[in-house]
Amino acid sequence: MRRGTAVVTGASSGIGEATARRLAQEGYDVVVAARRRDRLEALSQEIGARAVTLDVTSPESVAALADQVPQCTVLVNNAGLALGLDPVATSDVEDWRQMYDVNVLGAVRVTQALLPRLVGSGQGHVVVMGSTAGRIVYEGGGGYAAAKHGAAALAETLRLELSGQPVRVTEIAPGMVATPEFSLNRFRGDADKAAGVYQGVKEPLTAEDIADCVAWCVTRPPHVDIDLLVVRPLAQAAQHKVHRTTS
Ligand code: 8X3
Repeated sequence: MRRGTAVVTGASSGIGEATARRLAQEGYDVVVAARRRDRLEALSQEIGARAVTLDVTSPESVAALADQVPQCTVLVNNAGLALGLDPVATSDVEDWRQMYDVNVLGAVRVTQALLPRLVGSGQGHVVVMGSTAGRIVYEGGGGYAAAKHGAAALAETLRLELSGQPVRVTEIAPGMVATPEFSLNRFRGDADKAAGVYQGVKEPLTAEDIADCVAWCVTRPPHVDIDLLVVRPLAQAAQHKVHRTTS
């Protein structure tokens, strides 16, 4: 069954890539959007998607995306990143700015650009990839938590403002997800530090687990709006309560 067009940002790796694969399997015509063209090309060929180069921090790039997407039923605002794990006192303001620009403003730009198509589809759905850090803060995570709280505010505000329109809004808030790049980017390529995040954690969530959540939310009947889906690995009872084994 064909389900319409789904645009996935940040689709070149991790949760975005897994979501694109999964939505293609679910019968969506998928548009994979991200900065890294080579990765997009390979993915799009593999899953039969359309690749559009996209930098969510660039208004011109977002406008070019909208020009290439005449129809859109589902938008997955997935592009995002964390930078650093420094306390507020010594963190780099530029990191805060960049995280806000990608995680919040990026989603705002793409949503604004595609909203007319989403409304026009008659069954639109905006998915915002949040985080448990968008609900609860932790030491060293100030800039990331602020950005993900911003993403949560975006989703909640959109839902209110779109009341009466045929567009659902869902925030998915994952906890610990082991993807090849998230922690590596956060620690600027320091593989040991990145690996330490998941050390002793029996089974962190995978990108496919989150793709499964996205697929479930968007394939509910059109009148069912999953506002917020918080998902953690079994080993993470709360942000600060992670069960780690030593062996
Ligand atoms: C990722 C979850 O715990 O690294 O969005 O902030 S956490």
